[in-house]
Amino acid sequence: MADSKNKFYITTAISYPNGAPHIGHAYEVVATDAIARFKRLDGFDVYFQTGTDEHGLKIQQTAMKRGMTPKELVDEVSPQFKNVAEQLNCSFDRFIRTSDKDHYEACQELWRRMEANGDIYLGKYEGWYSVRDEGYFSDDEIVTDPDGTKRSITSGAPVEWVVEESYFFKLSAYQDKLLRLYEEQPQFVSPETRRNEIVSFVKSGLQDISISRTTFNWGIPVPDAPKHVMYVWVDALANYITGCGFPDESNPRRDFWPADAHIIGKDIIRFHTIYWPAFLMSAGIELPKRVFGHGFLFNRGEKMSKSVGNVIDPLELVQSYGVDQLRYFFMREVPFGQDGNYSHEAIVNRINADLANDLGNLAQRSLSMIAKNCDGKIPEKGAYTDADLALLKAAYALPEKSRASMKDFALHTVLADIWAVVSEANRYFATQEPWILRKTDEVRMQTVLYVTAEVLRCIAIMTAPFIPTSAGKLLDILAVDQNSRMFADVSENKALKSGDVLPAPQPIFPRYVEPEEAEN
Ligand code: ME8
Repeated sequence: MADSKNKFYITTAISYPNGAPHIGHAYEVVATDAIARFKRLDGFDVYFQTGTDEHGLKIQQTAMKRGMTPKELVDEVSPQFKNVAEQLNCSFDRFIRTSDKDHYEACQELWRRMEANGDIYLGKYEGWYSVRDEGYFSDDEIVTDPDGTKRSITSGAPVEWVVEESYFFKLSAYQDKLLRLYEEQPQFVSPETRRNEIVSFVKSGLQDISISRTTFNWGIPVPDAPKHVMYVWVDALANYITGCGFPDESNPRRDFWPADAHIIGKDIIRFHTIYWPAFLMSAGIELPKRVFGHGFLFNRGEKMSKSVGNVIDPLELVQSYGVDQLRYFFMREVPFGQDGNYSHEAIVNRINADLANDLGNLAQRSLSMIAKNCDGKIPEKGAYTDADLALLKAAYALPEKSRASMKDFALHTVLADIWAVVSEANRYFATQEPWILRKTDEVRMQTVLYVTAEVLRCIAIMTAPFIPTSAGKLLDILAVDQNSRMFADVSENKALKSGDVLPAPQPIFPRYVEPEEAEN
């Protein structure tokens, strides 16, 4: 058996390319990228997949409105999602599109296996259907407007009565198995609050679900029943196994399955923690280890909507603030798993306080002192004082601390712990006053500058998953070898070597200046 111990497979949800990418999409792919990079730097063999979910009625209808075919629409919009992920410096290994050929094959095989297991039957579906939600609602889930229009209570979308021949999946047969799964694998649904919601939902009873449609044709055909296309969620969820080459057992990515984590938004947690494991159990495929539902980002507390006019293009944010700045804001500002807000002021505050002042100034001040007073070389170190040892100890403890927080995907805690060391280093630098030592005790000055540079090295490695370009620059100006930038290198054994020549220091974290101030 191949060694799968060191493998780590992580995915985002796949986005609907029926409109341009928004900040919620950017948030999800950046967070997932930070986890993927973290694991790589921690020595794992990582496979990271993101992509677009291209079938379904919604896409077909948007295409019709725009006078194009569904394929033309997704071919135009899907690359915009890929571009956003690339512009945000996300290190995905595959950008999957559900219109990819191998995905058709994977979906049809998944279907055949569920059918062979006796879980698919032909029936008639009728009910209140919402095009916008691509789902049916029961009588108690809809309201009637004064003008007679019926709407879904949860989404507000209009619904219509639809009767169609449809294949059904016996979800009802999986209630006990799912409850056992949540019991035996408590982290399967994370965070905890989401798990509680799902457990009580499943306890209240599961009904079979309709998994094919005959009312439109933009989807993957059901095997041997070409009138039917698969319900878009069967198709969409299967993307995760397509990525591992399913059903080809000899595919080089085969061993990445089961996935370690599906990172998704809280609105689609039921699909991922009820439907998905039930489909997989039915088909005899191993289950993913974990589904993590993150919160939503709001614009000053308001939901994004085209009518309010507050839908923000992530590329504009990148333009205004910078890639690493935006990534840092996303990961530091909102406890991962909870909802959060963004605003210009909040982003600027993070950039200027945490990046420019705390980390940027420390690097700039210490490294320019080294350039001037130590001949541009890593300083010599004399005997360590308690203060030196305490700071170094805190820096070397970061990998272990971060790993512990990462077990719960607490990205904000990882950053808070790193920044606690940044603050400690700032206090150390201010208390040790190397600019005074320069005149009174040069040996001690060198030691203080050495310790500061060594702590900066550790901080740079630890921040690399979050702000990869800036962390890389900081490591460059510390002359750290490209092959010594892993978490395992955050240790005394790999400490900077006195006498190594440093390149000229450059500022890495510019302050954000309002455009009107910059003009004056
Ligand atoms: O749901 N803040 O696609 P999608 C944070 N195709 N995350 C947000 C958000 C916000 N304001 N708005 C949306 C779909 N998201 C399906 C998924 S997976 C097999 C199929 C998140 O384009 C949302 O929760 O509507 C989801 O995880 C992702 O963005 C894509 O949403």
